[in-house]
Amino acid sequence: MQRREFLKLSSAVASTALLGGGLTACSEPAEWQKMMTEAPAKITPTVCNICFWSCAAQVHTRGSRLWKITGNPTDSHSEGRLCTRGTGGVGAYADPNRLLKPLLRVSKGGSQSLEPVSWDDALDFIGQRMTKIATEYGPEHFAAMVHGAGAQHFLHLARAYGTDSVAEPAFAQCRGARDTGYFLTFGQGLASPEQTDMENARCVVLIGTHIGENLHNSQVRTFTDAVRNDAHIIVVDPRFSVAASKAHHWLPIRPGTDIALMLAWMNVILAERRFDAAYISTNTVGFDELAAHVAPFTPEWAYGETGITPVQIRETARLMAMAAPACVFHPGRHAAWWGDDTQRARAMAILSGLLGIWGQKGGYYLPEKVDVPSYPAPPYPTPRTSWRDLTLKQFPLAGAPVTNVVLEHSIGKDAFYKGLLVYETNLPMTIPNGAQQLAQAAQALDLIVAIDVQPSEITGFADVVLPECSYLERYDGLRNDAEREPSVAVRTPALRPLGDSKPGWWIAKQIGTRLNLDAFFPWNDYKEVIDWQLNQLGLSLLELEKTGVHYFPRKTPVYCDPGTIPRLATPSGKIELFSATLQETGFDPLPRYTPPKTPPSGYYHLNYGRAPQHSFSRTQNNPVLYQLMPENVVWIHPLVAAQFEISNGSYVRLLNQDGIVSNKVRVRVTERTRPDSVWLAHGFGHEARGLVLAYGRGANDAALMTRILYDPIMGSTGMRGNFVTFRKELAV
Ligand SMILES: Nc1nc2c(c(=O)[nH]1)N[C@H]1C(S)=C(S)[C@@H](COP(=O)(O)OP(=O)(O)OC[C@H]3O[C@@H](n4cnc5c(=O)[nH]c(N)nc54)[C@H](O)[C@@H]3O)O[C@H]1N2
Ligand SMILES: Nc1nc2c(c(=O)[nH]1)N[C@H]1C(S)=C(S)[C@@H](COP(=O)(O)OP(=O)(O)OC[C@H]3O[C@@H](n4cnc5c(=O)[nH]c(N)nc54)[C@H](O)[C@@H]3O)O[C@H]1N2
Ligand code: SF4
Ligand SMILES: [Mo]
Repeated sequence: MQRREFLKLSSAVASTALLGGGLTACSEPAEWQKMMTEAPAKITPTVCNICFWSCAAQVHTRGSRLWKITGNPTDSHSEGRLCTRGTGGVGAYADPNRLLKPLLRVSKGGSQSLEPVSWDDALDFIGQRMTKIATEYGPEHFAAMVHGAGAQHFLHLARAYGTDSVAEPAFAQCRGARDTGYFLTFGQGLASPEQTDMENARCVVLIGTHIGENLHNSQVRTFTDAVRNDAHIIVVDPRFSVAASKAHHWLPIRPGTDIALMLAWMNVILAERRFDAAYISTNTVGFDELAAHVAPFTPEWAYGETGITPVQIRETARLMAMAAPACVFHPGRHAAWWGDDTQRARAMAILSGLLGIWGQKGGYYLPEKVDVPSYPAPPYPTPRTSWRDLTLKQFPLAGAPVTNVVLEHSIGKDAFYKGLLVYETNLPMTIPNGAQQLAQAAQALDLIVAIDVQPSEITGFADVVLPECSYLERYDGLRNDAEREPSVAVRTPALRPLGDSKPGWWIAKQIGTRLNLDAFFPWNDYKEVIDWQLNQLGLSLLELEKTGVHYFPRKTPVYCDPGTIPRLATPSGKIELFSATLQETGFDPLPRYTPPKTPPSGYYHLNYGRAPQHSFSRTQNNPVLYQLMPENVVWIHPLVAAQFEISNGSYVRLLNQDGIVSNKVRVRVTERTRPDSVWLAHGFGHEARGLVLAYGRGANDAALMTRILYDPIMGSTGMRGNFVTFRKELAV
């Protein structure tokens, strides 16, 4: 028997029996009427957790019932309005498949199952296994994979226990390559919210970045401002995205060839001397090397690679240069594409440097953060082995722990890691090949803990599943992002946790107690931590609970003086067009273009991204958002559909280059995708049976990503190198 079988949790185990009538009551008019008359409305501040834009919101309850969630009118992330998904947050509370009891893996008569247990039993089990790992191997042999606002509770627990291996998919599956490329060029990564001054821009360049489908709230608004201001919008995307439909220039690039296009843009800007020579000589290093490097990459050369005509390349390069410095290169966010991702980000950063947009109005503004002090606690022990010791051997410039490296080192009896705690990340659908790697890791690890709100795929790999209450039922750490107007926002409970679910802070503290780490949790309720922090800022929790958001005056200007930049944190203190750091670590100091593999005959690039109605793999079972989009569809170009005799609205299965077959998925025949690519929204095709609505609906892009294009510089898992063809006969 396998040490751990992957369990497709049934919903009965997880929760449903416990749910009474206290949920949102809008399904029937009579119930709704009762709710509206039963009790007066109460508003409680929160921070949305449906994605990481972290909009401040207001939860409207009546008595014990959840009525609606709206944007906090004073908040700069939401600007008073939530996106579809944030409004649908009511479904995160009302989902009948929520986890409401701790579960423990038991083996009976040769089969395994996850059975409800008490919190004490679940926590004692974790405490014993973590103590054993610390004693037998050392605490650094334990890793955590975390995401979201609650991640900080488990980062704190892990550091107190003695490990710094705490990895987030936000790095290697999301923005890590982008931030590494910008760090190498400007000495810092980009912020969230991204500091793109689109509302003041004269030109906006989007490489991929599908704003409008990528529904980051205020970002959609500032993009709309740019459109309304008649700024030149240049969208580089093989697909006619929503953003492309608003653009003056849509460049339907051959997938994977963006570096060729950007080298040609640099070529035009340099050949036509469309840059500020004084700015370049004062603020950058490596200009001569760059000029020599890009000289051969003419628009005529790039045409052959990208399919974008020399006329279009020259015209768009000139528009950018004329608008500079009010020209935003949006850095994108999901950057794990083709394996040359840090270099693609470098190309964007170099163009931004050449156009002098750093710190300039209409370019990148300078974000600022509130200096929120940490609650007093003892210093963390220093781990004997750091995540860096394992990771930097493989990926020399990884600036943060890499989820996929942690997984790799969790496989086999001699693996470095002996235990894993997973909080708010659904690794089987998040890391390409994650499901296979987890299945292997599960054979040897001494402990796997999953902390989740619903029986997602990850819970099927765990020994212990801990039910967190939803974000509407808990406090979390203050939202404190680097942004235009520094602010803090607070998440507070609007409702009592359903069933036996508990907040993350409580879970972390309870595990801490089992590990004799009480000194690191010298408070009874997380409220005390928030209140103490606010007191240091001259505020109190009581006050912030009234407003939800508080703004602080900026300490430094939002823009630099025209033509100047502050000293940067790069080795030279300037913008590094040429990167000596890359050269010293054996990488290309200037971006080099490598042509992507083209699909074999009859196969198509597997393209993927966001649908406005859903977030990642977390909302498909949300009863409200499910109604808006119950399954994803595969976009196929009419020429391809004709060739395969596939009709609009029919179902197919996708077969990838390694023989992996998807769930059946409905076809949308459309010219909005290039004939060499198909498109899928990410997050569908759930395999966990406990997600009753989402189970088996649509196709899972992650399962088809068996070919991973690792970024050799920082380890991100490029996901775009996969090809698919169609199997009609398997979909009937
Ligand atoms: N509704 C919704 N919004 C979200 C999220 C969500 O889950 N749901 N998630 C948020 C998060 S965390 C992230 S990281 C962002 C991700 O959103 P973005 O950062 O905008 O993601 P990208 O990967 O840049 O954009 C996908 C686009 O890239 C195009 N593309 C594919 N291949 C290529 C190529 O080779 N070259 C070029 N130029 N374009 C290509 C695709 O056609 C698609 O339109 O979305 C955020 N917003
Ligand atoms: N194939 C493929 N893979 C991708 C992407 C893609 O487009 N395609 N996108 C990548 C990007 S950009 C990102 S940012 C990552 C995102 O990856 P993840 O952060 O893993 O996002 P989700 O898939 O939504 O998984 C979140 C998990 O947390 C649970 N959860 C939701 N709310 C809570 C809560 O309040 N508390 C707890 N404890 N759990 C909660 C959900 O039930 C779910 O199991 O995925 C990356 N991976
Ligand atoms: S953009 Fe939408 S889902 Fe994301 S935090 Fe804001 S309201 Fe929530
Ligand atoms: Mo992301």
